[in-house]
Amino acid sequence: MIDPKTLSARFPGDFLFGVATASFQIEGATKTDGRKASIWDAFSNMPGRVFGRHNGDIACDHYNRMDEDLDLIKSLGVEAYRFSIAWPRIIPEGTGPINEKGLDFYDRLVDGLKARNIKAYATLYHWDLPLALMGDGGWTSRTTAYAFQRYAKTVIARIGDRLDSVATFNEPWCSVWLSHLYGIHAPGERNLDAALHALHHTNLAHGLGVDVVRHHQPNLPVGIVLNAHSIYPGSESAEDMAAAERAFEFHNGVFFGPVFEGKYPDGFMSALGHRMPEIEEADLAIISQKLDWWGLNYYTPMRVSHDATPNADFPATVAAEPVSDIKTDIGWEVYSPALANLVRRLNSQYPLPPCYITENGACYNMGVVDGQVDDQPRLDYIADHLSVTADLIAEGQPIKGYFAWSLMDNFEWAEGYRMRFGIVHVDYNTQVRTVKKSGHWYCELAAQFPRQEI
Ligand code: GCO
Repeated sequence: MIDPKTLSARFPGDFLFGVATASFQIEGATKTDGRKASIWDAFSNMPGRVFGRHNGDIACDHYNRMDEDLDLIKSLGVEAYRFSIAWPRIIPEGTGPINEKGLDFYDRLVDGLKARNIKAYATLYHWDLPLALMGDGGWTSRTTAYAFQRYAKTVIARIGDRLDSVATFNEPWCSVWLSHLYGIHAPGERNLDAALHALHHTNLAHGLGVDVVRHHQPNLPVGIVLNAHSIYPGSESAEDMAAAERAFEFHNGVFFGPVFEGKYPDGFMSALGHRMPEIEEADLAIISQKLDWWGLNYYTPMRVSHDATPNADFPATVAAEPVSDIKTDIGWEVYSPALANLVRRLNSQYPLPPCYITENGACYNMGVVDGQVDDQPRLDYIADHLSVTADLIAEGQPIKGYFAWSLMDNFEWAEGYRMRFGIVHVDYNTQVRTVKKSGHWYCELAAQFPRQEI
């Protein structure tokens, strides 16, 4: 087992350790204090979408247990908490009236963090789009980007003064491709044209969100969280290597390009540009405003081969076999060199600001035995990826912090509650939280970075 003290010595003294969650995954109380339905409420209530037809009605009941959960974070000794704000609590119908009670909840949350000397890293959009916006087409409609802008402004005006950092979007790859092309996440669409529209409107909304922060809280660091894919060809054949490059454009380039270079990738545009929605003249300038940081969510590599099917849509790839037979309980290959590879490539290709690893962690489903959760494989996974992170910092890659995903077991989207990523176990019958072995280890690591009380 990697000793936390030895590992900590490989990080700079100002490196930030945190834990992360997302609103829909933990809050529950979906009908409380004026909140209305999100696309995830609707999606999880349809048969066949989410494992066991699980939904977010109760989740970790965090909405009602916020103070205890903040005490839990404090007890872990981490410096920062990354959470997301539920748009359907703030503007329950997406546009229209603002719900003061929703704002009050996050007001208490940020004050609770300040009172405990924990930094607040907020995300504005972690996939819980107000359901009413589907009446206009959801993310496929340009109007949703402007609805997001107003929502962002409402949040920043109310709590922006007490945030330490803000992200516009979490993993647009998921809310665009996984949600509109692959049909796995809400709204469950499987249509390339819909997905291309969602892509540009999400990127535009990001840019409009950055604008809001720059105008209303100019000193608040703003960024975006991307689940960039570390892509490997299934073989060294020229065809598979070319397939991997196309996949890089499709899965990474369509976000990194507009956000950091002000353009969509060339190969992608020549293949699919004619199916994109209208890109108005100022759009790319809005999307590519300078950011203070970016967040990387990394779990597993993506391996692809050339898809020889005639007329296959760009990027024309199929999944290739994993190289490591070590997998987590959700079936994801464990392969930490892919993290190093990814960070190096992204920093050499794009002019990126400093990076935080905003999510990393592993799914292992072991439960409580005699009051303890022995999740050694999760501990090993985190230690291994932190060790790679330390190497990257040593070679000069600008990585400023690391957030474990997740603070606690929670609603794992299409997998419902059966897949557990927490460093704290949640018993969904009693809502009892039990710090796992990985959580105790992480706490010892964080303790090596003593902080001043503010
Ligand atoms: C994400 C997520 C989390 C997931 C995690 C594990 O951004 O993908 O923030 O919501 O739970 O990635 O799949």
